[in-house]
Amino acid sequence: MGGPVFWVIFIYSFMGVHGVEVGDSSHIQKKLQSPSEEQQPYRTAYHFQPPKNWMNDPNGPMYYKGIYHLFYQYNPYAAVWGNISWGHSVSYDLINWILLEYAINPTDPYDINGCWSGSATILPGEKPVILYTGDDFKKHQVQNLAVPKNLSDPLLIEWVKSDHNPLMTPVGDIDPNFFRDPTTAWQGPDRIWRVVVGSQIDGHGMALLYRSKDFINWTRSQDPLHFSLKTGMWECPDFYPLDIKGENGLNSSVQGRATKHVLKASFNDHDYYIIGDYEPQTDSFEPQTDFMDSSFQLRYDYGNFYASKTFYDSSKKRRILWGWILEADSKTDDINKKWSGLQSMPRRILLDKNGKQLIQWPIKEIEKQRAERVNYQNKELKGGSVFEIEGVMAAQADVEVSFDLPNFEEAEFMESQFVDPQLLCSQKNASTRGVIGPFGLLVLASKDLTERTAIFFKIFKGHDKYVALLCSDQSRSSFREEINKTTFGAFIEIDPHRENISLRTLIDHSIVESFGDEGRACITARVYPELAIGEEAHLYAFNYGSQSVTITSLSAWSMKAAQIAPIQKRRRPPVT
Ligand code: DQQ
Repeated sequence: MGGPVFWVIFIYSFMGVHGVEVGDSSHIQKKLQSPSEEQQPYRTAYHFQPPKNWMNDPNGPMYYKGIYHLFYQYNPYAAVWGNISWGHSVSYDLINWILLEYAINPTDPYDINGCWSGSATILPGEKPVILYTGDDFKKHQVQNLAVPKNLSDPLLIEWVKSDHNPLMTPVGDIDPNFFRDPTTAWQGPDRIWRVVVGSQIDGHGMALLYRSKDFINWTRSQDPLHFSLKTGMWECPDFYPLDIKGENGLNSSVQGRATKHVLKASFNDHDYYIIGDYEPQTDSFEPQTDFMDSSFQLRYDYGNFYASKTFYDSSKKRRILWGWILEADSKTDDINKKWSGLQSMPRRILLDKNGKQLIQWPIKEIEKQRAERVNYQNKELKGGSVFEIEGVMAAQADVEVSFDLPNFEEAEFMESQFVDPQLLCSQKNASTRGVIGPFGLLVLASKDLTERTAIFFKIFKGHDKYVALLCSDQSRSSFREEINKTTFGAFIEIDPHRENISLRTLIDHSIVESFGDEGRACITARVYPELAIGEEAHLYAFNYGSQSVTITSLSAWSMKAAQIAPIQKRRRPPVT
């Protein structure tokens, strides 16, 4: 798949990325570090994105021999979905990336209409393989295998497709239009491999289970791993164990009493997950609560985030999540700006102590990008107040803030426990006065606050519990009418004696990625301001509740740009 081009890998250029500080933190040459603001105000500086064209789902992330690999759904020719190939980039730190040649291209009858999503599995003997969906010559979805051409190439640049492809085909009751996105495989105690493929049968979303002894011959299990009568097609399923007690991530093949398993499925434009017990002897999975069963649906992110995938990072013993952040502008805008789609900040995933939900946090490595810092402590925000946080690049920043909460007795009453948090956030938006809240941050804001994205909390009391509502209000994020400015919201349960609540927001030109209550609720938004661009962007803290809240501490940092550059390539010298 590498074609006639011979790649000379300049290790020194790779080393230039590894461990080298990008830029000079004392003197940020913004014009050099940020995208050209006049032409491309919405390109990001420290989130992953290729130089141009369309990108969607993250595929086959893995850590292999000291290097992180990220593949992604990519159109090499345009800023719209089509001609889907697997883009490939590598990194030493998950922040700075080298862009490589496409790993898998739609060239064969079993994938000629597109090389769609899939996952990597590292087989015994340190042998990485990829299972991916091919849209075949009949436009039927089938599952294929690709392996590295040369295992001694640390960058795994060239991949070869298996002669046995396709390995799994849509036979029997499987609809050829609904059979895609194989997970990372895991091995049971019987040494047999299992993999799950997303599907929809008779209108019901499901995770079809396949087993194999040799990774080539796969047999469909009579029963799916799981299904739902309440959802349609499951795209990009993911299935993995988490340690009940410790903070370490686990390899996908680890099973046992001290683990809980997470099943994620992408449907209705969101990534939903359920947590439960997996029994490898029978391949049964018993979730604690099921998809769409309760009023409180668990999602990785309550904003713009889809088709995600996790992997186990064996070097740091952690599980990391990547998700596709879509555009919220029009197709014409994408064509004009010549690109579409971003990847979220890689997030570390942990099981909350209560075992009922996940906690996500940006990987530690991102802190290396922090430059100038401003810091506030014990600052009271009286009801109706706004104050500007100056001294950082507000369009390219990382903000961590913790609020001391007043007594909850005054909290507003929430009528029903079945309220949709997103609806509540758009009804009671950032401009609507409340009691405890809205308080939080106004980001990518114009000086006069006519343009701003508000990320805020509001505290409510229900019949028998208190909740913090976390909102990301994009309604005034841009003057441009054609932008989708949907407001997003999530509930976080809090106990009545809770004294503080935290918010972390990564601001990156057109991404606002927020982590509420130490990562218990995450909301990602895309925004396209017209005034609050580059140096004209401002950052504020605010409180429009009638009760005062106190900022116990607030730190904001300007963020250095990541290096995302193509590998240097040379043609093979002519033979003389
Ligand atoms: N994207 C891929 C599919 C997947 C969808 C095609 C989810 O494999 O189901 O680009 O965004």
